[in-house]
Amino acid sequence: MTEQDARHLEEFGYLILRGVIDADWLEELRRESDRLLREEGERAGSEFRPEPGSDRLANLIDKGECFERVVSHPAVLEAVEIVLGPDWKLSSLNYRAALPGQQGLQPLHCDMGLVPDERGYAVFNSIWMLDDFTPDNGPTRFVPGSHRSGQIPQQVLQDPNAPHPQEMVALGKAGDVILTNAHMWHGGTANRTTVPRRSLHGFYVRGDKPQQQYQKRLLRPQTQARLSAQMRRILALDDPRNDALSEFGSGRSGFLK
Ligand SMILES: O=C(O)CCC(=O)C(=O)O
Repeated sequence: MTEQDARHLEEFGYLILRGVIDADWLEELRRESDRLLREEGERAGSEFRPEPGSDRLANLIDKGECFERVVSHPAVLEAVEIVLGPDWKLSSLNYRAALPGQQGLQPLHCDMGLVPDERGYAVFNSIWMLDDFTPDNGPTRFVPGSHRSGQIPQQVLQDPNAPHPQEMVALGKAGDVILTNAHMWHGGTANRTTVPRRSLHGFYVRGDKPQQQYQKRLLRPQTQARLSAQMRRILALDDPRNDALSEFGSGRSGFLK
């Protein structure tokens, strides 16, 4: 990441990395997500929660090694440290597809409904495009710079579902990744096409906050056995703070709480 990239992330709260996922990896991520959606059926996303108008999968580190590369990507981790500092961990890795037929609109929100505190920023999200994000298929919208407002949209906007005068949409090609300071106001938009708009969300929190999905409890023993030391660190599996925090953690993120 260049100094200019880091400054952009700090000032505007987002940065789009182009061409991060190569063709083979993209094919694998799409194939595995589609397979899991088929296999899990009604249960899909239940480790987090369902969202009407979207397909969801949760707890993805437990469901395939191809997903480990997502949350350990060096450029993403560099950005996580720029925003959160050295004390961070993965909160969750989820899949979200805005479904066709005008579905998928979300209110503007900050993840976990948090504003920065005396320690600084606490939430960071990376949105991995598994399909092109076009003006019509439900791209992510965001209000640049709003992470510095110290406010959450639900408290100050009359209608967080309405278009915001300063909002932008993140457009890109499958394989691009949107990095966000997740205090920045953002949300999914409606998909006006006839096919789902697929993405992965690699969500990170500061070490003193609960994980959205308590990884230590959700990852099966056989998954934990295959993880590298670096993955254990990313998931904070050996951080004793998590055991106490987890009681409060599960299921909290964004406006879905
Ligand atoms: O998928 C998107 O475009 C954004 C989703 C989001 O912000 C959320 O689910 O909290």
